[in-house]
Amino acid sequence: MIEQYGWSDALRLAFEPHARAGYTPGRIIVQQRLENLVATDVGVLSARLSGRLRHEAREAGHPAAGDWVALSANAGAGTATLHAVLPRRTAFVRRAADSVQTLQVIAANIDVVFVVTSLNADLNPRRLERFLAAAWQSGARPVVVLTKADLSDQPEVQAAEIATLAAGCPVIIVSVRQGVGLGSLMEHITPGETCVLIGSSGVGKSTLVNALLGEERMATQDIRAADARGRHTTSHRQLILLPGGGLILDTPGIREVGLIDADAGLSTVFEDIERLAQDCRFRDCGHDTEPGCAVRGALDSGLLDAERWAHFQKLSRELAALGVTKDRMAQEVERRRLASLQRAYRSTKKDLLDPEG
Ligand SMILES: Nc1nc2c(ncn2[C@@H]2O[C@H](COP(=O)(O)OP(=O)(O)O)[C@@H](O)[C@H]2O)c(=O)[nH]1
Ligand SMILES: [Mg+2]
Ligand SMILES: [Zn+2]
Repeated sequence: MIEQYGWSDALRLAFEPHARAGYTPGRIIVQQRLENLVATDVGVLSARLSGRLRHEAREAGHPAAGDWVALSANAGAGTATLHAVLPRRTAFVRRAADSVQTLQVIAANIDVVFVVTSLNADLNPRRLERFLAAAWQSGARPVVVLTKADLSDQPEVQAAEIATLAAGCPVIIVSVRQGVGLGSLMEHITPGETCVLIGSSGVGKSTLVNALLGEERMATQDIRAADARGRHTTSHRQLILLPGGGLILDTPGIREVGLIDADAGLSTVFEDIERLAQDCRFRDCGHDTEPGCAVRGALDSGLLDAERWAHFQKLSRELAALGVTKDRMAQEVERRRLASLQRAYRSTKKDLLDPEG
């Protein structure tokens, strides 16, 4: 059963120490404050964190949807305790709603990030660029999905403009209303792979998931979670099995301010590599032929996976190519921070002068 959720030989290997400790593997399909739903070989279990994991989570953050975990199951009761989280291959990260410092993993171990934006009047290239930058940082492959093509006079022209900005990643035009483009979208979802949909609220992400499933599973802006017709729709983030074999995670709208700063996401996913690079003899080591290069050493000894290293390099280059965006992003974050400080200042001053409001 967990094979459907993407369980692989590589994961089995990473899990070995946990298997020896008597734990069972599982994948978190829903992460909520109190309850995690975990897919395991004995079914979907409702899981809580062990005391130790809860303690660790205070620093390292909570396990997220898509995480592979080591658990002890009480299959009879349908419950489990989570003891450990396997290292993440990729992660889509955003700033926690209540803080600029804390990062929150929206989806872990994803292969494709669908950056969804609609082809109506709201189409905003700058915003798309920022979503794309965040998608690149996840470590997964970004694919741009332009929705509601039926609302545009010239979807192809718009798509061509966006393709230049999307720097080589695929751009797909869809219209669920007209049944256009779902096939091309499916081509990017390989069985066993995990995809996540990101984008502003209202661009049509949940509608897309329902179209892929062939049923109204996700609540859309037309069909609410508590639907009068009693349909069982949901609005929480959930890893859903697609009929074709892949997995998809819908997300509620992510606001631009929630997107992380340029390099933070990359560091979250490739922390080990960055730590490794600090051990190089030279500060500006190119990790090529320099003597005393810790990265080369780790590659030679097999400690660092060559493919992962290549992926990291590719992403670093792409991030560098997005340098302009990075600056603009930093400026914008700073502008917003100042604006909110000013607002806060004005309202306290007003309260002092006029305590009645
Ligand atoms: N015209 C048109 N409207 C669409 C299409 N797809 C979704 N919508 C509408 O867009 C609105 C938002 O859709 P929803 O899936 O809830 O967006 P989400 O917030 O990104 O999940 C709803 O009213 C949908 O009916 C489409 O292909 N064409
Ligand atoms: Mg939605
Ligand atoms: Zn080096």
